[in-house]
Amino acid sequence: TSSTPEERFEQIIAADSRVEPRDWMPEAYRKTLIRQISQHAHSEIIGMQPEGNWITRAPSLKRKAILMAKVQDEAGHGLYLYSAAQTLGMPREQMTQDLIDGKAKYSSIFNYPTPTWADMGAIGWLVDGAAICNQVPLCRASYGPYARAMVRICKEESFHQRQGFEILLSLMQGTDAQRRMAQDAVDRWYWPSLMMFGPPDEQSPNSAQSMAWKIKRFSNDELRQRFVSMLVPQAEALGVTLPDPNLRWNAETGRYDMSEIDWTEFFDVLAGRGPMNAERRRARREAHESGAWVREAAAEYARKQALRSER
Ligand code: FAQ
Repeated sequence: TSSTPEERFEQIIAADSRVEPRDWMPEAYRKTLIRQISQHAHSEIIGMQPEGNWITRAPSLKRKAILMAKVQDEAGHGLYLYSAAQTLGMPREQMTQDLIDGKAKYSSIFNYPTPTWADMGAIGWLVDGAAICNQVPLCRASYGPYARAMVRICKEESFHQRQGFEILLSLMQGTDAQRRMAQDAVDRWYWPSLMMFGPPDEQSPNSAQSMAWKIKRFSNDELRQRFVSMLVPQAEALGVTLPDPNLRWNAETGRYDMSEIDWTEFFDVLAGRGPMNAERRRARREAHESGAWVREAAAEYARKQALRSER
């Protein structure tokens, strides 16, 4: 048939099939995917830091082994996602450089500190919980390599979420001081976790186009609602209070009423003024610089292998 590349692309989207790396795609589609996937990859890599902070201080050998496994999973997710972005023509070195230079965004959530062990519980329960809510629909994203990466990532995130819940549950069954520590961590992570879903729908410039292209399947506010309705019964089971006095089910609207999110805080963190932005970037730069010898050794090894196979 004589259909144009544009028509074939539109057919793939309309039929709910997958766009693959060698298919023609509009430049703006490619660009928005590179933007979202690279930001997502950076989030996983920077997201290793808040928890990495506790590996040497985990309260038992078992907790330490679990936490190390989780942080390693995050590294793996980052690498998958960088590979998915590379299939769109974005060089890995450039993504790394943009992150170190502070030109690339990553999730706002990783710019908050982790002062207590209970933060490991709150991150697993709330941050990984929000990540799952957001990412399960991305398993059906129209770009094949991204959608497929999400399937495995979501399985691992659901283990992460349960381990966080279980840390909080142990603390809530402990002493008064442990219960206070758990509640304090929930109080600090609740609002930032709601901000992970992005700005309100009417201030989300990318949503309409990303939904038309079936990259996003639900709006930021829809996913935020879904997340809150998942949290409410789990908070009850834990015995923690979600820090919003106005949070209640509204039978008329079929949604949870809640207080206004502090969007000034969100936009401040995005602008680099969150409590840990500078520290996160410094640590990433330092890790990159002190890993230079590994990259050199790997390149040299590859060069020798290539020489050997020429002979
Ligand atoms: N932080 O028009 P929209 C994890 C930016 S989970 C920073 O609504 P879009 C797992 C947005 O980029 C975290 N920036 O944008 C883990 C855009 O700026 P731009 C990572 C944000 O793309 C757990 C502008 O605001 N997950 O890592 C945020 O349609 C525990 C306007 O926003 C993902 O990345 C934010 N929270 O929707 C790891 C999921 N929200 O690019 C370690 C994939 C918005 O135009 C430990 N991404 N912005 O300059 C997505 O689903 C989407 O990109 C959204 C934003 C929903 C994040």
